[in-house]
Amino acid sequence: MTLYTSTHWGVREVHDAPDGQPILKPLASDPDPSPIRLDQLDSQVQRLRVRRPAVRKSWLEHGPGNNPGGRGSDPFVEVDWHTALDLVAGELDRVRTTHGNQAIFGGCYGWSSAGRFHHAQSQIHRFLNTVGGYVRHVNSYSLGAAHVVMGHIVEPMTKLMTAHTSWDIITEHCEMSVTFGGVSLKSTQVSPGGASRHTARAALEKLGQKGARLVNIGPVGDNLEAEGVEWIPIRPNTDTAVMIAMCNVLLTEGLADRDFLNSHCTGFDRFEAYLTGATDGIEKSADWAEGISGMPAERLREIAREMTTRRTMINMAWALQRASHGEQPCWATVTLAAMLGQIGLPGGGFGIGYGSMNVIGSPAVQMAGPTLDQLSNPISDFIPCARIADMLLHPGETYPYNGEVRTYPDIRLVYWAGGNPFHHHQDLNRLIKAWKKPETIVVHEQYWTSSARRADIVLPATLALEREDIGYSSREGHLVAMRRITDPLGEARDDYDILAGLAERLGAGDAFTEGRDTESWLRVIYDDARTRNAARGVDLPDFEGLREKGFARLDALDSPSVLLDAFRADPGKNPVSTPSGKIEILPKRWLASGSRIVPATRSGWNPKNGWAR
Ligand SMILES: Nc1nc2c(c(=O)[nH]1)N[C@H]1C(S)=C(S)[C@@H](COP(=O)(O)OP(=O)(O)OC[C@H]3O[C@@H](n4cnc5c(=O)[nH]c(N)nc54)[C@H](O)[C@@H]3O)O[C@H]1N2
Ligand SMILES: Nc1nc2c(c(=O)[nH]1)N[C@H]1C(S)=C(S)[C@@H](COP(=O)(O)OP(=O)(O)OC[C@H]3O[C@@H](n4cnc5c(=O)[nH]c(N)nc54)[C@H](O)[C@@H]3O)O[C@H]1N2
Ligand SMILES: [Mo]
Repeated sequence: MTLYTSTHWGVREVHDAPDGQPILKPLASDPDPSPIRLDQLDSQVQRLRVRRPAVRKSWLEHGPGNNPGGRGSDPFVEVDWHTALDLVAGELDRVRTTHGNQAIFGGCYGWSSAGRFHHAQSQIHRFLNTVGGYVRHVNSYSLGAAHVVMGHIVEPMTKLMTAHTSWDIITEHCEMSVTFGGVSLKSTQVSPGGASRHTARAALEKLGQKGARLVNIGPVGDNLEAEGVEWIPIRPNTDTAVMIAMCNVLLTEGLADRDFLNSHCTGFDRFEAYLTGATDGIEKSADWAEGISGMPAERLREIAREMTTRRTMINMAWALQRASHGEQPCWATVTLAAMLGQIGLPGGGFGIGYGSMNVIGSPAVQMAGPTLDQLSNPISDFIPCARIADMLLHPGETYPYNGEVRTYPDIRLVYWAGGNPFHHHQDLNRLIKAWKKPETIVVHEQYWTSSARRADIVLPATLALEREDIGYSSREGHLVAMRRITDPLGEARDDYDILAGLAERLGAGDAFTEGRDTESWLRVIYDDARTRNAARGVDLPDFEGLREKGFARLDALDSPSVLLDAFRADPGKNPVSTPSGKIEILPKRWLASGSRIVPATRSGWNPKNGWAR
C-alpha cells in the first residue's frame, strides 16, 4: 500500500528503500511535478534540525530582555521540555498580567507546513486565543497591496483567488496574452497546502503551439517559456506607466469599449481627464511612457491596437504589487482590461498572478476542506504583516492603513510558529534593530533558521513526515491522508502537543484541546468537512476510506470557470463587491484619501534625470 504525504510543492508518495529510510517521490499522476522538498529526509538537510528545546544563555541567566550577549550572538543552552514549557508559560503569564494580552504579538506570518490540522499558524492562533488573545497580522507578503486595493476596484483578492479563469478555458479561447512579469514556472510549483496537478507548463506550451500572441513586458525575459514569445524589456516598476499609455492609445484612437465602460464601470470620466492631461497638463501618451519605462512608443501603440483585434488576457505577476506603490499596477491592470471590454469573456479580461502560484488557473473550484477552529480573539488589534519592524520600533505611533489611521501596539512578547521573519522581511538590518525591542521572543521551528537563531526560546517542532495529518489545498481538488512515516527527530514535538502543554500550565488545557488527542481531532475536523461538502453535493470518502486510499481526487470539484462571467452577463443581478457594484476606475474613496495615480514609482528613478546615483 502506497503511503502519501504532502508539501506545498506537491503531493508525495512514500516508497520503501532497501536501507529502511523512506524515499519521497512525486505523485505519479502529477503532469509536471516539482522536486522541491523531496530531499527533506536526507542527512544534510536533517542536520539543520532543532533537536532539543533551547534557551538563549543570557536570557536564561538574566531573565527577559535583549540582555548582555544579545539576540543572534549569545550561545543557546539546551534544556528539557519540562523546563522549557515552564519558562514559556511563566513568561506568557507575566506579560499578560503586567501588560495585558495586547502586548503579545502572535502574528506568526508564514507558510507553515502543508497539513491542515498541524498548520502551525492555526495552532498558535487557537492557543493564544484560549489564553486571552494577541495582536494578529492581516494580509500577506504575497499580496500586500492587492489584498487591500482589489476590493475597492472590483472584488476582494481572496474572492478573485478562487475565481480566476481556468487554464483550459484560456488555452481554448485566448488569442493574445500580454503579461507584465511573465508566467513564471518556478513560482507555479507551489500551492498553499500542496499542488497535485501542475498545469501551467502544459498550458503555456499549448498557447504557444496554437500560435497565440504572447507578449511579455518586464525587466526579465526568461519568465515566460513558450513558443513565439515577444519580450519587451522595460525598467523595473514602470509597468503602470505602460498600461496607462495603452489606455491612452485606446482612448485617443477611439478603440475603447465605451459600452462596457458605461454598463459595467464607474469613474471612467475622472480617468479620461487624467489620460488626456486635462487634470495635470500631461497627456499620458506612448511617448510619455517611453520616457519612463524605456518601452518604444511605436511598439506600445501597436500592441495596444492589436489587443483590440483579438481575445486578449492582461496578466500581472504578483511581484509588481510587492513593491513601492504596489496598488498602482493592480488598478491599472483592471482598468486596461475594462477599456478593452473583454472582462468576463472566456480567455479575455485580466489575471492577477497567472504564474505566481499553481492555484491561479486551476480547474478545480474552491473546496471547504478540514480546518482547525481558531476560536475568537478577545484582542481586536492587528497590523498588516509587513509592518512588523515599524510596530516594534514605533509603539504608540500612528500609521495609515486602508483609509484609516491606526496606532502601533506596544509589544513585549513575540511568539512565532510556522514562519521565518528573518527570511521574509524586506529590510533585514531594520528588523535586526526592531528585534532588540521585545522582552521575549519564542519560536517553534523545525530548523535552525535565521529567526530561530535570533530567538530567546526555541522549541523543536516535528516535520509533517513525523505526524498524522490531512492535506488539501483550496483549488487543487484532492485530499491526502498524510501519514507519519518516521519518528520525530531528537526531542521534536508536534506544535499541538507543545501548545497543549502550555495551555495546561496556563489553565486553558481543556479550552485548547477539548480533551482530544491528534487522532480524534483529525476525525472531528474531517467529519465536519464531510458534512459541509455533502451539503454542497460533494462526496468525500469517510475517514477510514481516505486513509485506505491515501490520496483521493475529487472530480466533482473540477469545473472550468471564467472570471466575472456572471457579472458580465448581468451586472445588475450579479454586482461586484465595490460600493457601486461596478468596476471602479478611480474609486472615489481612494481619491478622497489623498491617493493619486503614480505611474513611475521606482524610487531613485526620475523620468527627467534617469536613475539617481
Ligand atoms: N526579498 C524578498 N523577500 C520576500 C519575498 C520576495 O519576493 N523577495 N517574498 C515574500 C513572500 S511573498 C512570502 S509568502 C514570504 C515567505 O515567508 P515565510 O512563509 O516566512 O517563509 P518560509 O521560509 O517558508 O517559512 C516557513 C517556516 O516555517 C517552518 N515550518 C514549516 N512547518 C512547520 C511546522 O509544522 N511547525 C513549525 N513550528 N514551523 C514550521 C519552516 O521550517 C520555515 O522556516 O517571503 C517574503 N519575502
Ligand atoms: N520556487 C518557488 N516558488 C514560489 C515561491 C518560492 O519561494 N519558491 N514562493 C511562492 C510565493 S509565497 C509567492 S507569493 C509567489 C510569488 O510569485 P511572483 O510574485 O509572481 O514571483 P516573483 O518571482 O517574485 O516575480 C515574478 C516575476 O516578476 C518579475 N518582476 C519583478 N519586478 C517586476 C516589475 O517591476 N515589472 C515586471 N513587469 N516584472 C517584474 C520578476 O522578474 C519575476 O520573473 O511565488 C510562489 N512560488
Ligand atoms: Mo507569498
